[in-house]
Amino acid sequence: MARTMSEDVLSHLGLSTTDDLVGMFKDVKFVCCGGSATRMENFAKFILKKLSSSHLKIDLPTEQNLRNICRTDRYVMYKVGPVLSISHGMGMPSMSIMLNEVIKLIRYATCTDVVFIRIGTSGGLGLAPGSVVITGEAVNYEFKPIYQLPVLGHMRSWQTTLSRDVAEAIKACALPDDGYDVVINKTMATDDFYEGQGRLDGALCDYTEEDKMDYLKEAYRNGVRNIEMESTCFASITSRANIKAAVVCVTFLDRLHGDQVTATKETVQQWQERPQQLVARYILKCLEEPQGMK
Ligand code: R2B
Ligand code: URA
Repeated sequence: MARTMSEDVLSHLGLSTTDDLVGMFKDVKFVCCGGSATRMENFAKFILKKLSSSHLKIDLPTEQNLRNICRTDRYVMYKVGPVLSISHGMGMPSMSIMLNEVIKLIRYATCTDVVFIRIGTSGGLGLAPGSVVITGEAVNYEFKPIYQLPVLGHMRSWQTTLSRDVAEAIKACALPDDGYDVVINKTMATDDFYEGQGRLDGALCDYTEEDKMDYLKEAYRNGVRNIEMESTCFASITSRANIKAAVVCVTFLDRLHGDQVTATKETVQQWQERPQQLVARYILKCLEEPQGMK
């Protein structure tokens, strides 16, 4: 951290160093994040059920006591024993603010060996909708593994390193009967959902279907299998902070066949649970066999 302060306000979380951060968070080992507040509340309830029905002796809240710890309406954050479930909103600015504050939070709380996992949604490339992509490498719009941000008037670039071990360990949690594919491949992160992802169905568009297909096919040839809006930022910030991290996203459609998510609400709901299932199994395995995992 660049400065010393008598009080540090984590303003978007609504927490500060005047709170008992050590008492509240010291046992955190997994920070799981996803774009939507409701999805992360559901993940907190889901992991609570899984941890409650395990043999592990962990101090857990009851479902009635499970509360949003954020004191602003920017993000939601739930703590379930060693797991923090937090929303990050859409896009890299929102992700970056959450990560800066949560990384400070776990440092103030003196947490050790924390793994960060983004549990997200995405558009697939050449995969059956509902497939899960674990990010092997997070790339930008030129298919390069970098995250860029202008700082003090200069464009800065950082590598987007993720933990291959964590990715493989999560993939190993897929079961033959799950009924969906899980692959480790490249994920492209963009700064927009519409033109930034080559869609034709935004309010604005000044290219053709052919231009779009040329770009998406080039992305596919470069190994990209899904497109979302946060992975390069997430990978670069966590790796600069020496935190092991992984990105696990379900795909809502195959972008080689269209732009709109036409699956029903119920189907989308079921698909969204797939990364949660895999990550919950991974967390349970880590807690049950700590020497073999992470
Ligand atoms: C996936 O879904 C959101 C856009 O719909 C965005 O946050 C992302 O990465
Ligand atoms: N999220 C994205 O960023 N893109 C998609 O196509 C679907 C979900």
